[in-house]
Amino acid sequence: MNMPLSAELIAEANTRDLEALEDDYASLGRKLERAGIAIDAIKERVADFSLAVPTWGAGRGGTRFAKFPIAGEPTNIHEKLEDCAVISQLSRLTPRVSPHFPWDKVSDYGALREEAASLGLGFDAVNSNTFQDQPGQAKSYATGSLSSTVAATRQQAVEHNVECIEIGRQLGSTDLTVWVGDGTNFPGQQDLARSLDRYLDAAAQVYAALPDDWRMLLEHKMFEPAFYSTVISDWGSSILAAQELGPKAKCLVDLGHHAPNVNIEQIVARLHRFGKLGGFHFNDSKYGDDDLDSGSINPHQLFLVFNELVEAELNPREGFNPNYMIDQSHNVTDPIESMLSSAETIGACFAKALLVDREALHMAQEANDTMMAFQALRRAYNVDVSPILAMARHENGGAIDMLGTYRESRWRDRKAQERKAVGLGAGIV
Ligand code: AOS
Ligand code: ZN
Ligand code: ZN
Repeated sequence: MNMPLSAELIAEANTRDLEALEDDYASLGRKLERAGIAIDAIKERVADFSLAVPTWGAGRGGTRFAKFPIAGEPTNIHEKLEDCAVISQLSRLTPRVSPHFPWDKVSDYGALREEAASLGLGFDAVNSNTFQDQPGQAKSYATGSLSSTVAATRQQAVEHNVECIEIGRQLGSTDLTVWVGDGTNFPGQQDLARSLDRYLDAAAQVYAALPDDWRMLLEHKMFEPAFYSTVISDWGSSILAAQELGPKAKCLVDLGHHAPNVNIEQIVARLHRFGKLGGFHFNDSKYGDDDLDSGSINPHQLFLVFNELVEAELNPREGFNPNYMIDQSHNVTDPIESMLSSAETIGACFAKALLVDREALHMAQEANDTMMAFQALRRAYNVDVSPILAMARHENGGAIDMLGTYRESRWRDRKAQERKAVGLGAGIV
């Protein structure tokens, strides 16, 4: 293995932080023990938990209007993999990378897979891109892709998705995530029913190309780039499309793709109830698809989502195997730091959800004891689980103080000397 940061640097930093961590861990262990919870069991679950980081999140995404690159930012898939490996090495929570095509296109995917493996990384869901035109492309996606009124454009979009599956096979992926920017800005612009018909017909052609052990994850979004209608606008459209396509089609929930205040945890429970919960794009938002760091605005919502996930795991219905991915756009922070911080928050929400006294919760629910049901969640949410996460990381070779160790490594400064500068591109990804 060819890990990007020196193991000695991490070990030295951990030596400084270990005594305090052991103290905090023991103290939390005693507190949890009084509630009948074995802290080591929670730590083991956290150690087994993992999520993917997006290759596009390794760079500075920008605001909707501009991009302000930082020195040392990655400019190609190889450099992005290196940065993802730093996140994984420090956090021990993100062993997989979700690539995007054609952004991450290379000539030899076998070699790319080996390169990732040498950095301790595997590939997660492949993401297709029919929301922007590429140089030399025959047909434009200006008026849609899988749902376009132009048959040749739909065909091109199908072929691109099939190509993504083929690339994904070579990379060892088993999921294709499909988000289309298709939709309308004006009433009457397109027939709302017929555009969905066209989407379903084209998506079925992509579905037909899925290998047996693959899934197609449909990502819904109610706005942007179309602000009047989108073709897969919400979880309702998404589950209907997934049901029509077949058992390998599932729904992916990007937390930022809903109207403000929508009850996302309930959507998660619903999708699971019908065996259609495929995965997540974790991020946070105040207004729309802001792609802010996970839990930075509403960590409680993230906890409630994980509470549903823990319930779902205990009641697997038609299987339970959601794909966990981060989808963020960092425009004022170092992307590595943001993803470290998000991974920590996501892991913490999972750990808190594991702490919920399920028996007490279910009994209170059955007895309609609202306050005690609420308190069962609140007690778990109030626990500071950071010693559990830090101990799990430390025992797996990660850093107790991720951000401190990262800064001490001077990774970004060193990369600024080696990597070519990023151009002033467009905004958010
Ligand atoms: C777009 O809003 C979606 O979140 C997609 O997941 C998109 O493919 C991703 O943000 C990369 O651009
Ligand atoms: Zn997304
Ligand atoms: Zn999004």
